[in-house]
Amino acid sequence: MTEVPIAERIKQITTQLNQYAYEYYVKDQPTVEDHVYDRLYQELVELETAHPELALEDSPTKRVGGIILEGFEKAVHEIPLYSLNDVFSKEELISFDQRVQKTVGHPVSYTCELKIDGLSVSLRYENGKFVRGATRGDGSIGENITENLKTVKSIPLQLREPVSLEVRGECYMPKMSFLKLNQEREEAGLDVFTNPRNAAAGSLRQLDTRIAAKRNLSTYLYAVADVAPLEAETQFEMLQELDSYGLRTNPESRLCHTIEEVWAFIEEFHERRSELSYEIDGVVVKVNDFHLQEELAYTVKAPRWAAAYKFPPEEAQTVVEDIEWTIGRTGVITPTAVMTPVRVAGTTVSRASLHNSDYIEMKDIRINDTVIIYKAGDIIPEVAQVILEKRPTDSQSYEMPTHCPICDSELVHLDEEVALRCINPKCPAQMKEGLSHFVSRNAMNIDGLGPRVLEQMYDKGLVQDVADLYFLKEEELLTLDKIKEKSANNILTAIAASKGNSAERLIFGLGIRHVGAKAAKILMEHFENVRAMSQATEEEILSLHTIGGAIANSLATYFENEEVHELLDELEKAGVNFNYLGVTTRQLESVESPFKDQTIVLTGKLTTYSRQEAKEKIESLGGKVTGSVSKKTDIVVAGEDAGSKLTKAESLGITVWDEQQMVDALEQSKN
Ligand code: 3B8
Repeated sequence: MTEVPIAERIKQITTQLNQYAYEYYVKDQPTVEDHVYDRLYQELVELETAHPELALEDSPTKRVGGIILEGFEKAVHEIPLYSLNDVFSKEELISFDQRVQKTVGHPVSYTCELKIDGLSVSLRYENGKFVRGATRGDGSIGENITENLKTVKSIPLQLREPVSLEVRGECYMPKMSFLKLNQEREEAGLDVFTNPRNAAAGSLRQLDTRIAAKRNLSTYLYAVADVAPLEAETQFEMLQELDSYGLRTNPESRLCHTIEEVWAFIEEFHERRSELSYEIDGVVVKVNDFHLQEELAYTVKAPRWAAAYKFPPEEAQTVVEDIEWTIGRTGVITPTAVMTPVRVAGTTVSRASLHNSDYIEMKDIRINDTVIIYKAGDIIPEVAQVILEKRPTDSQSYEMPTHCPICDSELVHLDEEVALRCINPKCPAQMKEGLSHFVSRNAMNIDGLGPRVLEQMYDKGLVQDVADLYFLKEEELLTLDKIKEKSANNILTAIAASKGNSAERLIFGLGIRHVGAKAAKILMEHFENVRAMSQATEEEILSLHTIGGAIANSLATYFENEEVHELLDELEKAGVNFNYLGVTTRQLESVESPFKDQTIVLTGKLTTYSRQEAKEKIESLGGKVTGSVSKKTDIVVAGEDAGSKLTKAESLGITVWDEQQMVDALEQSKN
């Protein structure tokens, strides 16, 4: 093979990675497995580290953050960002339409868009290059948050055309990312965010850009400061044009020809709101034709050609009957409001986390208070506020616990944490949570061990740590409530089966602080064996890209503990597998196969392997399998009755293999 010059190779990989990222983050249609991306990314990191002067401006490595800002500069909006006039009912919507018709003299079409509940941002591109990103601020002056926005993967650093324009849209945090972030923050004893919008805003206001980079933000774009550089003559065409430049637009937008159609759109999405992966708070209705928009113009505050229909808030009132305190796996004690059951946004709610004592104090929540509740991220019940007028006259504020309700040790605030913690490592509450985590689905995946069973096992002294599970005997299980021979056998079988799990499940199951399922997998791909990892230095762990300081530090501390090694000895003695069973980083790097770095298309009927099996095998040998034939395709494997893809491959002069050639190559490859 002839050596590709390094600059050339860097350009190749950058382009390829940006294409993958575009398919994943902008189009929501990934075309390759994560590890294919990760491997190329790693190669790019290595090349750029060796030759920093060759790194390109739009390299994906520039999105990880790392710049520490002193503060944010002002960003002047030469063309201001206006707000929208709100409408709250069908009547108000119809009046809006009538005002529009009266001004322009005839019925008009509207583009309907979901009203994303995020943060308005303005992105400036010069000759296709992203040069400035700013918050809305007061509409005339915002903050320059370019460096943070560069970490948002759906924002292209380079457009597909060399156009100069300023696009506007909404930066938001998907519901699941918001829930996960809050869960992590609660476990870590930090303040939680009230809703995804605050979480997105909080992330973009960070001076350390690495924080924003980790927050999984996304964007939808829906406007330009000035329509002059566009081909489009209508709002709907503009969305398509933005899309063609590689900018992410919301696929649900719809062109409506009457106000009745607009209303149907609103009703449809009011209904479907909870299915969406992001929060919306209404629908934006825009006069479609730019000439008519110009005719309608603006008031001091908002365009006359648009209206924001706001969904009614999904809230309910109920009474706090009690406040319960529970201890989590990391010893954080969390208060939960127990409330009279009430329906909100489609489900019955009777409990809401109050997060920590500061939260209770700040909102001044007392037992017997009437409160307004809502669902954060449309899912998690939260107390919005107390209705003070309804407070009983003799109400007393709640006493914060000073001791662990389970083991009675004194609760403490660690460092600057708002959370109270029980720091007794042997606290039964933490031990039980730890056992539950160990058997949970993404960890060792042991069926039949619900919290009740584990609690009894622990209380009877049958298991003190996770290794004890592997030494349980049938007669011991039979002493537990509601466990008969059959379920005892099922439990023992499930426990025995878990011994063969690939080791990342064990690492995740141990519940090491900051080590989630994904980090556990990355670690094991690299270290391959639990013992090997337990001996790694903090620097060695840190050298893995995507593994940060908090994880490396936490692992090093964890494995310094003598008791941890005793636990590992016990697990090993029980026959629990310590090896990673997937494809390791080393294997991926050492593969020698005709598939390595090749783009392959499978077509026609395969008989030896299923399409999926063949795909997995090729990928494990360093190839990538895509769906359609293009100039970038290296090999087309044509099974029986191959059709148009084969024809296209032939017309492009691409190498074509029959199934047997692929099977032979797979079998001869070394892995
Ligand atoms: C004009 C058009 C403000 C907005 C607009 O999803 C204007 O269009 C605006 F002055 O704020 N949150 C949207 C959203 C917001 C706006 C918009 N379109 N889809 C949103």
